[in-house]
Amino acid sequence: MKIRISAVAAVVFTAALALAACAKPEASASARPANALSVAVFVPGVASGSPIYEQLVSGAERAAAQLSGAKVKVIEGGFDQSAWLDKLRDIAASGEFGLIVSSNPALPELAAKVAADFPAQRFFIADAYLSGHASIHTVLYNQLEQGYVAGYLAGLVTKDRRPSGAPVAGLVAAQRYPTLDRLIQPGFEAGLKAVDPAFRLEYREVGNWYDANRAAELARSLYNAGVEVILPIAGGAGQGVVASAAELGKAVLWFDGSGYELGPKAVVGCATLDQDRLVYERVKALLEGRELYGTAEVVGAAGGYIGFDPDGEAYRALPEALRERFEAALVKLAAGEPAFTIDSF
Ligand code: RBF
Repeated sequence: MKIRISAVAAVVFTAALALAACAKPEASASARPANALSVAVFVPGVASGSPIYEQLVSGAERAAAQLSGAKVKVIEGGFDQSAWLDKLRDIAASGEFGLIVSSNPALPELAAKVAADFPAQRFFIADAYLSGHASIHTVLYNQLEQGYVAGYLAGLVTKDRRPSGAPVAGLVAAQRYPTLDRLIQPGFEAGLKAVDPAFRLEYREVGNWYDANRAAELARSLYNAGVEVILPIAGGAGQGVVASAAELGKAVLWFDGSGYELGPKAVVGCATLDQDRLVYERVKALLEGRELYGTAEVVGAAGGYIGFDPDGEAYRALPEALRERFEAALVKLAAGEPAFTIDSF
């Protein structure tokens, strides 16, 4: 009998231990009231060299500077994408931040996983689309439009420099991902084909977002094979494309931010997105208590979030008639022609 009782006691004790082990330590953290005005900016990569991330940081910092009591901590996730989920979870588990701000199409899925364990945690993710999650607000850029801006100018520059050559342009990307496949690349091709329907695209892949030497090699071989203009979608690695263009007297279309200073003779245009303004506006609105969580939006040229920076030496050196034709296309695009409508993604 004694033995039986102690056996039962042991079972109960073990079950209690097991329960305690299962009880998520984070439960106490999520119950702790996080400072609603405390913001973590999670950079999925490294900010330096990637304009989309540099603007993520500057926009969030600008918003926080305008609200008394608000503060921002920037946390870089690094280039190992498999480590991002744990890093995001650690930020939520710290219980320090009411709002986690990030930018990347892969982030909503990770944020949703973290939100399942930390229901009080809120997220704003730019350059991404997820609708209907009560803890997450996302805004996607219409990168069909941004790709079109880059493609239209790349097409004009190619035809100007090689009027009788077969029309071809280059895309050097870090990796394949849905917004590249469904928005940026098709937009780029639409821009090229608006100039000449015979345009062909040569695609090359770096394999990561930092290897500028590899990107330079890929670009050099494209340029040597007759390509005049390359669009790099490769973060910091894109600077290798600029180096090869400068070396060979060829051209680069920069993406996201202004990149003229990276290669004043080589960078002929910059198809920009105004991530700084978007992040500033949304972070400010969320910190002020606007209930945007659960919603997903798409912004683009009509709102001024997609555009072009004309303030560069190599752009100004292009023939005036070419620039006039391109700028007329920009005006039309902002007025909805061609119409690149994206309702959801
Ligand atoms: N863009 C960058 O500029 N730098 C990066 O380090 C970077 N890392 C990315 C990682 C993943 C997994 C994905 C899906 C996209 C990444 N992007 C990066 C691309 C970024 O979201 C955007 O598409 C491009 O900056 C073009 O606007």
